Amino acid sequence: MAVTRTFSIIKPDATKRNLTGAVTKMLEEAGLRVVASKRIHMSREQAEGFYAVHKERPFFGELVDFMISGPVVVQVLEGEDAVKRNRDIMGATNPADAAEGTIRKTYAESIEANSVHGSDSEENAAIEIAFFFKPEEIVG
Ligand code: IDP
Repeated sequence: MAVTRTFSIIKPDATKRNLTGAVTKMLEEAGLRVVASKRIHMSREQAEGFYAVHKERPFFGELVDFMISGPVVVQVLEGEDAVKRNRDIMGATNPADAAEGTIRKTYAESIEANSVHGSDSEENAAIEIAFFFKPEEIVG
C-alpha cells in the first residue's frame, strides 16, 4: 500500500475542550504522521471557500458559523492509504452512528460539532492541503 497524504482539521468543539493532543494521539496511534500543523482562526471567507461543495445544503450557514466560532488545527497527515486510514479512525459523521474507538465516538458532541474533518478522496486531499499549506510548510 502506497504512502499518501490527507488533510485533517481539529474542529472548534475539540480545541475548545483542549483535545488537540488527545485527537492527535489517536491519529498517530492509527498509523498517521503529522507532517504539517498549524492553529488558525478561520475567516468567514476561508470557511465558505473550504466548504463551497456544501453551499446548497441546508446546514451550510450553521456549519460556517461553527467552523469560525473558535480556533482550529489544520494538519497534513501522512501514512499508508492515509485518506481511508483517517476516515476509519474519524468514524461516521454523526457520533451516534460512529463505531467504538473512533475519534467521533469518543469526543464528538453532535453531527455538526463532530471534532474532526478528514478529506474523503485523494483528489480532495490535494485540493484541501493546497488551500491551507504552502509546499515548504510540509515536512515529511
Ligand atoms: P464528513 O465530515 O463526515 O465528511 P460531510 O457530509 O462531508 O461529512 O459534512 C461536512 C460537515 O458538515 C460534517 O463533518 C459536519 O460538521 C457538518 N454536517 C454534516 N451533516 C450535518 C447536518 O445534518 N447538520 C449539521 N451539520 C452537518
